[in-house]
Amino acid sequence: MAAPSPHADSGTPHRFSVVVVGAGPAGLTVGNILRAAGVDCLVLETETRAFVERRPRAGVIEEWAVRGLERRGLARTLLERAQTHTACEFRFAGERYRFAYTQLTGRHHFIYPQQFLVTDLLREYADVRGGEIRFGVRDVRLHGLGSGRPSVSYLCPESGERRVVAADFVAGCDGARGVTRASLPPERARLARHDYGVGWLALLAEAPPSSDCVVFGMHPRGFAGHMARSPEVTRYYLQCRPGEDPADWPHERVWAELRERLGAVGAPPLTEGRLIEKRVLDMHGYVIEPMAFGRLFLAGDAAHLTAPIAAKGLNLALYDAFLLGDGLVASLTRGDDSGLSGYSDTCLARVWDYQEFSQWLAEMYHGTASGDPSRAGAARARLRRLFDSPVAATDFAERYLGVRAHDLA
Ligand code: RFL
Repeated sequence: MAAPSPHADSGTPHRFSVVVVGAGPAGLTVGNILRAAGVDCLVLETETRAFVERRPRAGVIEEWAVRGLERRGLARTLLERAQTHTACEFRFAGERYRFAYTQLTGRHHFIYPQQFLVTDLLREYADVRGGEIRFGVRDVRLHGLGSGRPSVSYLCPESGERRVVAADFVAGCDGARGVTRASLPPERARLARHDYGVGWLALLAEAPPSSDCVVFGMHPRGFAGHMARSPEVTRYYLQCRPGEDPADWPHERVWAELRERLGAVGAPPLTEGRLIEKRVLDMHGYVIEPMAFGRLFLAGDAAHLTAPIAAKGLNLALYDAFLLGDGLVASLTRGDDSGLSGYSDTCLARVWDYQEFSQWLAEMYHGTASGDPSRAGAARARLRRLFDSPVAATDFAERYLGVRAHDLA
């Protein structure tokens, strides 16, 4: 398969086997899989390289996802630098409940900031595997998706001119705010949306973690979460009202509230630090069905958003990307379309599993502060069962770790 000349952007239409829209974890993983098989592709990204390499988001990666990256030669740095977690801790009514999920499943979580993973994937794609990528593109549009001869156009950041790129396939990996999802004809795509009715104040603190594991605090004042990111940076969450202004949460208020909601007998004190990110997330999720139309295949947050309740979004993005990358390679190099034809259904089974788990977990987190004694009682019962019933504990551990995805990745 002949690749066009590097950095060709002269205004004449170009052709690539695959155009990938979006250089997040999903798009870069697809791009890397294609390049490893010698398939020519172009990645289009609205932001700069420096921006995507520094954008902090996720950090909890499931073991099957790391093994999937490893099998594709994409986990070397991650395996050198990531921490592993074997347990999480619930705090409720001033008590601590440690849940050792690795004892139950033999599997663990990897802790590796998303921006480090994006940096690794980008380096491998652009600098090692010679993949084409254009940063800073504007006004990306998709054309002819149903025709069998799709193309993607965008405004060139240097000249402001519209460039047109023909492709055999388009991978829509442009996240929750992208444009590719809107190219699905409304009569062919169904949007399922779930609103949790709460906000989360998402915080990044320049402070070492205050526990060796993820901590979930269920408190009458609202949920609070603690998640390590690196030895220097920790993510915290505080449940708040949707749409609240982060400016109403100054440093002192944040730390007082975290201490209150995460407080428990024998718990080490929280290590405070400067808050380097503070934003309110209106907690919701959505799923687009099907995840494909004609020659367009959606992957990651472009197709489905899972609120960060169960730390699933990045993992699902990787799952989609493995299946899509492998399916595109099979189609383009061997004429085998079975992977692509089953792509949407296979991904959606996993997506709905994770959506359901997030909704289940959300009720346990938020029930206590709901003001509804019935929801609060049910939340307590959910927590109790994890420690009273080995069957419930194993089921939770498998779902928290995404264990059943392991064999498929
Ligand atoms: P991304 O990462 O949003 O990447 C999409 C890329 O597309 C670009 N883009 C466009 N490019 C070209 N043309 C356009 N029109 C474009 N529009 C956008 C964007 O600039 C971007 O570079 O989507 P992807 O690849 O699907 O990856 C999804 C993950 O980023 C997301 O699911 C996770 O971050 C969710 N998430 C978590 N997931 C986990 O598995 N574990 C976690 O611990 C976890 N923590 C989190 C999270 C998300 C969070 N936020 C910010 C919502 C914590 C937070 C606070």
